[in-house]
Amino acid sequence: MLTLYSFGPGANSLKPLLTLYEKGLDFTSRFLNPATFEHHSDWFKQINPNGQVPVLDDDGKIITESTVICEYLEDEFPGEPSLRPADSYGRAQMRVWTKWVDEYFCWCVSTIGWHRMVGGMVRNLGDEEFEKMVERIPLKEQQVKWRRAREGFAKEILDEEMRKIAYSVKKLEARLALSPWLAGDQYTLADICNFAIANGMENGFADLVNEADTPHLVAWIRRINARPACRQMFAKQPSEWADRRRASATR
Ligand SMILES: N[C@@H](CCC(=O)N[C@@H](CS)C(=O)NCC(=O)O)C(=O)O
Repeated sequence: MLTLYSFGPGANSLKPLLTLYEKGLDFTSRFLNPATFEHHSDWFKQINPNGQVPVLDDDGKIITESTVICEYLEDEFPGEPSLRPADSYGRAQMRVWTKWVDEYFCWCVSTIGWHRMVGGMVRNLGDEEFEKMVERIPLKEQQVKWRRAREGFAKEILDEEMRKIAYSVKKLEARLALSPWLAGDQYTLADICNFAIANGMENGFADLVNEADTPHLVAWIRRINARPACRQMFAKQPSEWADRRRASATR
């Protein structure tokens, strides 16, 4: 039996969620509530000592790291649709794009997301309550990030992350002007993993991602949203996710 622990269909959690829907697999979905720091609770840290989602439990085998989970699902369930090219060169192209999203694209978008949303979640906590919350975070670097989000990130950091986002958007647009999908003619994990970060940028980063400046990127985002698996995934999201998506769409 498969169980996926996630925050719902956004960011790193979206990657394995969409892969599961694309593969049409039966699984139990366990949504954790980030607003109550459920991912830092003892029961969840026994599953993932890093206190982060997503996590896949396959009959007691625990797999962490969003992109690794996607590859695991493709390895275990290689049937249709295949989400990885059959040839080595195609796979290499796919992995260049999944590596890039994990090491570069995800981080700049994430910092701006933390600045806009996560900071607000903890700014109204008193110092003592905040410190208690931080103590439960297992990764030191995540503790630093929560503190920075509460204090407000320095302007130089935000400017640099915005520069990286603008670069990322141009890079995706240039690639998608050449082929329908990131690794070529086939829809693969490269598309799923980058879509996890790019979806919603038409709202959150409208000056960078829009029909006039990035027509191919916008068409790709819409093409993935129109896939039956993607529609099904969003239809199954918990109601608090729907509220959050509506709120970010109006930001
Ligand atoms: N490298 C990990 C990163 C996981 C990650 O950053 N998860 C975020 C949600 S997108 C999380 O759990 N954040 C909560 C926290 O760190 O406190 C992966 O790709 O799975």
